[in-house]
Parts: sequence; C-alpha cells; structure tokens
Amino acid sequence: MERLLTGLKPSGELTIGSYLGSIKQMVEYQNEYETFMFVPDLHAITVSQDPQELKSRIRKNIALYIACGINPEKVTLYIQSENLYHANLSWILECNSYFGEMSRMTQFKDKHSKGENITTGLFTYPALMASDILLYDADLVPVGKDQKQHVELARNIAERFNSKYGETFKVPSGLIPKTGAKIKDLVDPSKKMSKSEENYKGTILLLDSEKDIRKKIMSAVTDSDNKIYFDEENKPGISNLLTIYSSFKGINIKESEKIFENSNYGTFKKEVADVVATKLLEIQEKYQNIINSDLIDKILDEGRDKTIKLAKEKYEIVRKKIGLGR
Ligand code: ATP
Ligand code: LTN
Repeated sequence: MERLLTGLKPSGELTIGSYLGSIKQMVEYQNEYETFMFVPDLHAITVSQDPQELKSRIRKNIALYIACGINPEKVTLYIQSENLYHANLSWILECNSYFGEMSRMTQFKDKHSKGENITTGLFTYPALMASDILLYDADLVPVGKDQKQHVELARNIAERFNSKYGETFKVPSGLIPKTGAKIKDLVDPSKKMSKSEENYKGTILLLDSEKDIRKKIMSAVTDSDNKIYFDEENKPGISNLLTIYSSFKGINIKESEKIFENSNYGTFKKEVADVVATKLLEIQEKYQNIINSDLIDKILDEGRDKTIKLAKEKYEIVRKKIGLGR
C-alpha cells in the first residue's frame, strides 16, 4: 500500500478552505493509502506566534482532524516537534540543498517582496518540509498548488542525495486534489481564504458559531447583476459561493447553477449558509466530545512513538552514509 503524508500548519484557526482544500480529501484518501497526518508546529513558528495560542491550536487541530472524519485507527496522527528527527534531518538536507534553489521558491519570494519581516526559518523551511516527507519514505504528498514547488524541491533533494550517497530516500510525488477548488475570501474574493488573516471577516472558521457563519455568508461580497452563474473573472463573489455550495453538497458547479437559475442572491446565500452551517455544526458536535477527552493524548503518544521509531531508522542510515559521529 502506498504511503501518503500531509500536514496543515497551526498558524491560524482552521477554515472551510483548510477543510475543503485538504482535510475532506484526506478523509477519502485514508481508505486508499497508508496515511500519515501531522501538525507541522515547527513550520508555524517561521512567523511569530503567541505561545499559548499556538499550544491550544495544536491540540484543537488534532481534534478537528478527527471531528472532520479522520479515523485515528487508520491514520498515524502526530505532532512534528515531538519528534526531534524532523529538525535533525532538516539540517542535513539544508546542507544538501543550495541557496540558489531556496531563493527560487515563489512562496518565499512573494513574502520577501512584500517586505515582511522574514526569518531565516521562513527561507529554509522547504528543507524542513522535505525532511517531514523523506523521513518516512512517503510516496505521495497531497498539497495545494502553492505547495507543489516545495514537493518538487523535496524530490530534487532526494534524488541528489541518492546519487551522491547511494539509494537512501524514496522520491515522493505531489498529489494535486482531483477537485482542487480554491476557496476565496468572502470579503475580497481575489484572495484565497486564509487562516493567517489578521481578522476573520471574510473567513469561515470550522469553529465559528452558527450566527457568525450565517452573518459572514449573508454579507459576502457579490455584484449587482442578480444572476447566479459561474464566472470567476466577472463574478468572483458568486462563483466562490457556488464553489463552496457545490463542495459541501458534493455536486458539481453545473448542478448548482441549475438549482439556483431562478433564485435571487438573498435566497441563494441563505441556502449556502444552511449547507455550511449544517456541516460545521455536525463537525463541532464531534469536536466537543473529543477536545477534552484523554483520547487525543493516547492517539498522540502512539503517533509520536511510532514515528520516532521509523524516523530514527532512517536518520541512522543517513548519518552513517555521510560520516557523522563515531
Ligand atoms: P493559510 O494561508 O491559510 O495559512 P496554507 O495553505 O499556507 O494556509 P496549510 O493550512 O498548511 O497552509 O495548508 C494546508 C492545505 O490546505 C494546503 O494544501 C492548501 O492548499 C489547502 N488550503 C488552504 N487554504 C485553502 C483554500 N482557501 N482553498 C483551498 N485549499 C486551501
Ligand atoms: N508547508 C505546508 C505544510 C507542511 C507540509 C509538510 C505539507 C509542512 N510539512 C509535509 C505536506 C507535507 C504548508 O504550508 N501548507
């Protein structure tokens, strides 16, 4: 069985973008692959984080993965920083990758060009991501388009290492989701809905109250045409709501257009709000049962122990090959 691995940074509260773009697909993949799903908390600190918020979010995210349908009996769930081998292998991979190739990572370039406060960690972070993947010989890495370049880099590093030191790492492939819909911000539909936003006006969080979910959808930016059809360029707001509706309903855009061909924006938005609220309330009910249970610690202890054992084996092979230690 092929091994599949992914993680969602705990750099903000999980949104319906995280759910539709990643978690929902993982719920399907868990039946087809040997699945590893972790919380990349070391990645979150590439930008400044409030320590208490970060800690509570790590736990919350694990509970949300499970509430969304990830089955801990099938999936190995763990926290990156609890396994020291991630950062250790990352250093070795940094020493086997080049300043030039790191500088070409578009995500880094974007942030850098905006003149944001860039940490060294943000620059070298693709090496840590490569370590997350290569430590476990993952075959497949489901990521959004924005992360594809980082998976390519992991491939390149693996191939380079293998040719220099002999076969060591499995060369991973990126897996772009079949229904790779990008969910946009409800206030500014030219941007992706992001959990790293300063305020959450255009973002629906998985743990938002029903009142907030409805309020945010009812006040989503649209246009004055009052016709419901998909046209991302001229009707980005309506198109985004159609994408959200279709993804939650599990139908395609054409089917949704048909349902609303004679509706006005008010009725349409209310239907979107209903379908989103129904699903999120179901997730939230499960979440409440999990978040304070001992189950999470049991799952995370098992995940930590299992992944440390696997990672140690790989790390020792690497260390020996490159001549470290005694
Ligand atoms: P953010 O910008 O919200 O911090 P991110 O994409 O940088 O998110 P993660 O949360 O680690 O970081 O992303 C996990 C996965 O979820 C990625 O593969 C990403 O493509 C997907 N994802 C995140 N937001 C959306 C969205 N709005 N629409 C679709 N997919 C998304
Ligand atoms: N970089 C990813 C999160 C991430 C990841 C990984 C995804 C860290 N390590 C390993 C897949 C595999 C992001 O920012 N979305």
